[in-house]
Formats: sequence, structure tokens, C-alpha cells
Amino acid sequence: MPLVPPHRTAGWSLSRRTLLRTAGAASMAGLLGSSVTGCGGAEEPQSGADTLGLTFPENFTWGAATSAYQIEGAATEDGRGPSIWDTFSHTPGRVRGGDTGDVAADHYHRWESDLDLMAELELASYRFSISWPRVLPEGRGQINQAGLDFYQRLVDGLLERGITPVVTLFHWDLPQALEDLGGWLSRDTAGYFADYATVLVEALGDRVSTWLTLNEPKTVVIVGYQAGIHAPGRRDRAESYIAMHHLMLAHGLGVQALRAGSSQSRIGPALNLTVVYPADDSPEAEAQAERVDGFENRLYLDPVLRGAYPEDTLDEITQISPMVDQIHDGDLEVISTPIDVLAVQYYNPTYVDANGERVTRHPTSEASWQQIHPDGLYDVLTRVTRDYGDIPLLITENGVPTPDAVTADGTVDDPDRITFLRSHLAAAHRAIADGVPLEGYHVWSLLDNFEWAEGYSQRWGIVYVDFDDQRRIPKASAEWYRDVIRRNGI
Ligand code: GCO
Repeated sequence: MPLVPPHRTAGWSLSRRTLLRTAGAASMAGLLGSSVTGCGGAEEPQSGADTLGLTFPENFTWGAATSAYQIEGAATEDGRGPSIWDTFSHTPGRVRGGDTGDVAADHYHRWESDLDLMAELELASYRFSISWPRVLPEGRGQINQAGLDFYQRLVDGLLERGITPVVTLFHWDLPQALEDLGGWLSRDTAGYFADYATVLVEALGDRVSTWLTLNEPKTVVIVGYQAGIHAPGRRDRAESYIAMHHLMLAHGLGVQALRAGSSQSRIGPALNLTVVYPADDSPEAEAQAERVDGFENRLYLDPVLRGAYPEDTLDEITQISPMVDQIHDGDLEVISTPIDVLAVQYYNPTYVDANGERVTRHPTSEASWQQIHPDGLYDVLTRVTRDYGDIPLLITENGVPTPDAVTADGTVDDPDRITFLRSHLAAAHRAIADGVPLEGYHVWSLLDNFEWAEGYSQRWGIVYVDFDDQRRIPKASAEWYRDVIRRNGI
């Protein structure tokens, strides 16, 4: 997700053909991941028809992901309270084109046909998030039964169709009422999060077996509290790390609340991980890569899986933020409450030079922050297993925006998405072959949706959404993905 964009590589449109023509076959093989090279490499496969002959383990789960504010709409219906994203998107100048999530993909009203669509695509798993202010309009206290009922229907509808729900509790839409009390800068918010988790597990714990606490705390810290590009739109590094500690505390308290409500559940956080490469082979670049890795990965992995913040990163934070004063005795024990699964989200690698500056080494997608490097997924997955042990992994997001449009015959062709997904799946397959306990994959996203500060200008779905009439059109990638699911392979 949009960590502060490295370089704007404006106008780069990732076209397979362009790449083959301009970058040459060797680079294309690299773009597709090395395991692909051995299987026909640089020849351009016919989208959809070709396979790489790679089969996934028998119980591998195939799914797709969304989040509440990005698809639901119905922002003021049935008692939903406002979230910080309602406030933010309604503030002029915050979101491209003045777009908001007021209607989004109207999933709140179209959930039933959306579930039918998921069944047609033969998804085995659906990762979605609960809108906290739909369930608790004030963030705490009074439950909005109509909001809870919506998620009851959704979960029941999934189970009826044989699709496993994977539920995220916090995907950035903090109730505005809690923001007014200090948001993530207030320790109390972590406690309110645990109470919210209790409400959910009491309502759905008998039917939901996989719970994800927080989505990408790093993005909240960097994009929401440092760059001010996401809600709540703050620009203050000192306070951003206070928010971070409270987010991590919320995760730990959330795990405990969920566990107390349902002993059988599998629980974990959803972390966006990247691999940080030195941009050259100087010792300085290597040291900078190690340093940046602290901020990108270890700051979130270590407290959860090792019970401590990484010392080097914490030292640096201490120079600019009073964050350590907010760490109470016992907090790290709470944060490291054992989890059952680690949800990994991978979009891009990171390259840093000898000065610690980020540099671009690969073509980017329409999202200027997204360098495309499938091998980075292999490196992320194997690194987690190597450094943190055999914790089961679930990919809960991976995807790419492409300039999709409906053709005259009413179809949407997105070959670049197919190329992207296939090459990343090849990298995931290679990680599994090398011993990584990866259990499943969710493409981001099921539907075109509200892409935060980019509004509706980027299409990330495997299903096209016409935002004028809310028509859904499965793109070529959706059909390709259904075939992947059927074959359990690529
Ligand atoms: C994220 C979010 C998604 C984004 C996706 C594309 O991980 O950033 O979970 O909500 O839409 O990543 O940017």
C-alpha cells in the first residue's frame, strides 16, 4: 500500500507487450519470477490458456479480499456512524476527484448477488472487513443491531455457498467518535478495540474461524500519521509512533478478546511486508537496507512474534518521539500473545541507496509506489519462515491496478493483471516448495473499489465495477483465476 511514493514514474503503463518489446526477453523472464524461466520463460503465453505446470498443496485455499469502506457504501444507512474515512474523504482536497466511499461499490445493498458472483468464481475463501462504526456507531457502548445483522447475513450467505469467511476487524475506518477522543494517540482506543472484538466474536464466533485483528498498521502509521495522505491526515513523526504502539497494543488485546470468545479460532494480524534490498553493493547501502527493514518489517513482526521492538529501530524512534514513555509494563507480553496465523500482504520490494533514499529499480504499475518484482514475494515469505519460525502464513492481499475498460463486446480484458498474478503465484509456489508453510492466497481485490486517496481512479478488482450503474463484469483475470482455482495450480 501507498507508503510514501519513491519516485513518480508517471505514465508507465505496464503492458506485457511493451515490456517485451522494450525491455527484452531476459528482463521479462525476471519480471515473471525465476521459476517461470525454466518453464518456457520469455515466450509470451496466451493470457489464460497457458499453464506453468505448477500445482499447489492439496488444502491450499484460494480467495479474494475487500474492505468495508472501500466497497460497502450506505455510509449513513441503518444507524452506521461516521468513520475517519467519511470525514477525510469529505474534506476538500484529500481524495482525488473529491471521491468518497458514500456509495462505493454499493455492496451493502448488493451483497447477495456479490456472494453469488464469488460462488461463480469458485472462491473458497473471502476476506472482508467489518465496519467498526456500523456495529458501534460511537466506537464503543451502544451496539447497532442493524449493522451487526448485516454481517450475520453476509457470513451466513458465505457459508451457504461453501465460502470460508476471513474477517478483518480494523481496516482503517476508525469510528470518528473515537478519533474525537484522540484516536490511536489515545491508549484507550486499544481497549475499545478489544471491546469491539468481543462484540464481534460473540455474534459471529460460532461461524467465523479466521479473524484478522488489524490491517496494515504500518500504513496507518506512515501514510495516516506521517505523510497525512490517509485519514486521519496527520503529519507528525513523533506522534506517529505513539499511534503505532497503541495499534500494536490493540492487536494484542484483540487477540486475547477473540481467543476468550472462541477457543477454536485462528487469529492473527495482517501485515504488509516488503523486502528491503540495498540498491548497490556498498556497505553503506547494505547498512541502510538493514535500517529501513527495521521500520518496514521488524517494527511490526518482532513485537508480535518475539515480544520486543527491534532495538536499532527503537533507538532511532526514541531520538524523535516520546513513544517509549507510552510502553507500559506488560504491554509487550500482551502484544506477543500467541497467534495462529500471520496474514501477509505483498505488493512491492523496497530499494535503498547508501544515503537511505528509496530508489526505483523495476517498472511500476499505475500506482507509482508499486515496483513490480514477483521474486520479492518469495524473499518475503522465506524470510519470515527463516527468521520467525514455522508460523502458518496466509497471503491476504496481492494485486495490481490496471487501466481496465469495457470493450465494445462488453468484456474487460486485463492481461497485465493475469501476468502479475501468475508471476506472483509462481513465486509463492517456489516458497512453498522451499518449506514455507503458506496456506492460502487472496487476490486484492474482488471488486474495483474506492482506492483511498486515489478514489476511483485505480481499478484493482478482478471484477469490473461500472460506478455509474453498479454493473459487475468479471474481467478476463477473474475467469483465469477461476481456472487456477479449479486446477489448484498455474
Ligand atoms: C492495503 C489495503 C487495501 C488497498 C490495497 C491497494 O493493503 O493497502 O489493505 O485496502 O486498497 O493495498 O493499495
